[in-house]
Amino acid sequence: MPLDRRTFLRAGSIGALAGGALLTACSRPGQPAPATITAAAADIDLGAGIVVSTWAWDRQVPANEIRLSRGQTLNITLSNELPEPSTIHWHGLAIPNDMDGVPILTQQAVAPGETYRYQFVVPDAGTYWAHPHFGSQLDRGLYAPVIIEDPADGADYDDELTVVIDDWLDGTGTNPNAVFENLRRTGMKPMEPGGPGVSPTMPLGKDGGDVSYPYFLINGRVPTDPRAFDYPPGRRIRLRIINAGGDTAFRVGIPGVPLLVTHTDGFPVIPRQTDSVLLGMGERADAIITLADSSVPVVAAPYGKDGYAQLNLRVNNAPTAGAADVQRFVASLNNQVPLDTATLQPTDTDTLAPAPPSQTLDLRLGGPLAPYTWVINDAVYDPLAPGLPVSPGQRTRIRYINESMMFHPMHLHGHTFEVQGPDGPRARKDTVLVPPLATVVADFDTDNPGKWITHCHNEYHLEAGMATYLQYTA
Ligand SMILES: [Cu+2]
Repeated sequence: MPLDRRTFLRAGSIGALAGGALLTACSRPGQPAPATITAAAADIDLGAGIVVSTWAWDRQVPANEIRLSRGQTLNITLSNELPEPSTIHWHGLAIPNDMDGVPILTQQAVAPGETYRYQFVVPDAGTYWAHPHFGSQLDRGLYAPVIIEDPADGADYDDELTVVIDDWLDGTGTNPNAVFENLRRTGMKPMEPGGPGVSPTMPLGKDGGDVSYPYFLINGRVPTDPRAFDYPPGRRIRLRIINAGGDTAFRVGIPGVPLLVTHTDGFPVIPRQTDSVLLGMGERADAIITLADSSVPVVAAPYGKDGYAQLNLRVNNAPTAGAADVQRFVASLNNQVPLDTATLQPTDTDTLAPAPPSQTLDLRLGGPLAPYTWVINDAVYDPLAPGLPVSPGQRTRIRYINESMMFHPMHLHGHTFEVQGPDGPRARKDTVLVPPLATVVADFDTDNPGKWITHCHNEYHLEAGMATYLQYTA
């Protein structure tokens, strides 16, 4: 398999370049090889001597990057060696409903010992990811970046690097199932006195989440033993940043290096420069950075929580900032006004054709109710109940109306919506942060028939009921 420099760099973009074995992760342009993803228990080294027993795909966290060109056919068989059923959801991709990986709604969950073949054309270029849609599996180690290339990619950068951020607790004396059971027993937090506490530097309010995590990871490593990548000075790098967390939004920045954000949730935006970007669970941002002649860390600060995640970009083999400097940078990140990707403007070619909505769904987000349930329109998710009926071929509006004191990253399957700002259309997205007591308006066309779940991407809110689904036929 001949590798040009570009392909080689791409192949190494997730794991250590020295590993070599990751080269199998690359798919040759024009020849996407059929592959199997095996979901199984695995012992994973998070660095610094920390080895956790978790569930992972192909015994790696993150799993091998899946990389195709737009219009190619993804063909991957899930082999489930877990002790419970599982699926794969292809987050952000507008694909046929029966490939969407939602148990009961779109397929029967894949039983232990069984396999299921996912095969579909990848419709849009961009940064996506894959994860299960069963129980609390999203907060284990089961996830992979899905990168869909466009022929025009690469004109404005030299290299690219996928940056997957995660909050981690599995195998540290607890696991997501135990955490959820504990929330059911004790998760009713006292109301915050004085309201949610939203401010420019705290745009999601004071409540950062329901779960405490001992570790925060970038590309599967703790910050005391981060992954490092070597670059020459002046290199322009497209970072493809994915928040794979279960209960944590992250502020992402690099000391002294501005981020030029070019895409969110796969789709292009009018580029905007920022010192830090805020990503809810499930959201992605692509940002181009230009390295100077010194090494720098990529830092992800968990919103409203202590700690941080780190990855190092090494230039001229110079040492990266020490822990005290990184911690000072984390403190400065936490006091900044971060960029919310929903405020970005779409490029001309990526706006929806202007049209008033012909149908509107109001989704009121509420909770927590005893015993730790989160609801939409006063109900917990029931995949066997009828879905919200919508008509095909219509401009459709969802209003996510947050009546709770906590933020929710709301995700719609099978479509990319256009966030509506007070002054007109904003970015195309599939996951959007809805701050406490705020309303976010999202328009899309019903052009992909099926049963499509929309849910909070907080793993524990989803499991506690915060989902509903739309339903239409062609
Ligand atoms: Cu939520």
